[in-house]
Amino acid sequence: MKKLILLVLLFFCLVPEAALAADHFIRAGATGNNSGSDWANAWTSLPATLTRGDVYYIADGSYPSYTFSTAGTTKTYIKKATLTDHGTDSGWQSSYGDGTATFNAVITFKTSYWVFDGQTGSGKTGYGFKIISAGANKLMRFDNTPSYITVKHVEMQHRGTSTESGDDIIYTLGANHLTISNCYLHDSGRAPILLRGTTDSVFEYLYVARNMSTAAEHSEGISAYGGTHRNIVRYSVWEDITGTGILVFDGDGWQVYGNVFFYTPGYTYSIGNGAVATWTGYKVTNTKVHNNTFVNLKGYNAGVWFDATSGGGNAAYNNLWYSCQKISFGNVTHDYNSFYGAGPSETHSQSGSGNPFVDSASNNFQLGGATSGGLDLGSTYNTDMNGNVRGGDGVWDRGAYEYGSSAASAPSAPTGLTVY
Ligand SMILES: [Ca+2]
Ligand SMILES: [Ca+2]
Repeated sequence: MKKLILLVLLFFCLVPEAALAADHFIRAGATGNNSGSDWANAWTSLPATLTRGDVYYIADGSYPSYTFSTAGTTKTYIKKATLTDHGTDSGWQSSYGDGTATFNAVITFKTSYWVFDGQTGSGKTGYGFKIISAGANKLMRFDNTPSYITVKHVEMQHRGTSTESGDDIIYTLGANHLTISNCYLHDSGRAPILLRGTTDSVFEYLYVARNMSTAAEHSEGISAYGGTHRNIVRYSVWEDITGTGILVFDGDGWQVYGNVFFYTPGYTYSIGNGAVATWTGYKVTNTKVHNNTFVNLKGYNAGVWFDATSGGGNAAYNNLWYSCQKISFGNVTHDYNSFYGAGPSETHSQSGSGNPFVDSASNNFQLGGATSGGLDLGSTYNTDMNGNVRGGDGVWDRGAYEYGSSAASAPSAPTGLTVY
């Protein structure tokens, strides 16, 4: 008997909190007892206080803004209900899970340990969660230094690029250890991602399209300063982003790899300091910009430029620039880059001719053929956004996409970070 009790105790020690976690259900238009206990009796919006460790499923429909303010350090899940993952079948109808749950204003995180997961969607289509502006000039806020928050599979559509000053999409005040993954951020009046004091965060598999920068409201694709360190920007696509630069930041230990930055043919705006850059007087150290592709960028500089106040350790290898107006580097060691059109010479640079891409007219910037390759940069950088192993065919290609290799089981995790 003692053995049994011990086994039972052991069982409860080993089984994670998920075994005790409850599911709750939210559905716009539900007319049951409003207890959140199943799909018939769902709440019609997220309750003000949430139970830590539980899972909140949200059906297709329209929802108001929400502020995550429940304290606690146990990860708590907000998930779009789908045909295959919706908790109970009680009261369930497939029409609840085949579309989008749309939040008609800002989502704010004031506490830590949340997973906000639309479950479906990539590139520009199919997102389970969507946030659109209904007057708010930030769409997703991280206030009061919240940490360990994952946001994935969310489309965030702002009001457009014409008039709205201060319209940022993701906005942080000191948030740390964020993972923003598989999101579509588009049509921002200012910065798609504005970070203040944010460290140790990962921005990956994003599609970021269109922003606006004016003399009065300078902008960037990412604008980051005030203690922004060790952030990773990878495997993302940046379309028609204007301003001081596309990724503009200060701090130590950033990694920018496997991204595509491009302008569509009719785009009339430009960038100033660099595609990856800092502002004058700001300091960047130990930052790596590797295996990115830059296409059709216009303006004073489409290169990698950090100000003279920057320290050591910055490097840019294996990048590919195609048809960009002007490319120069500042305070960064650079080599093994390819330049189709403008670009400086390097010891191991390639000066390409023709068009190296599969179908650039359709914004497909995968390589159309074998190249003479770049530098082996090791395991942190050795997969592309499709999971293809760089150098798997013996040649580690330059640019965002590896040519001639098949997909790995999964991209390697970033080192030195806690990823949720
Ligand atoms: Ca539906
Ligand atoms: Ca290759």
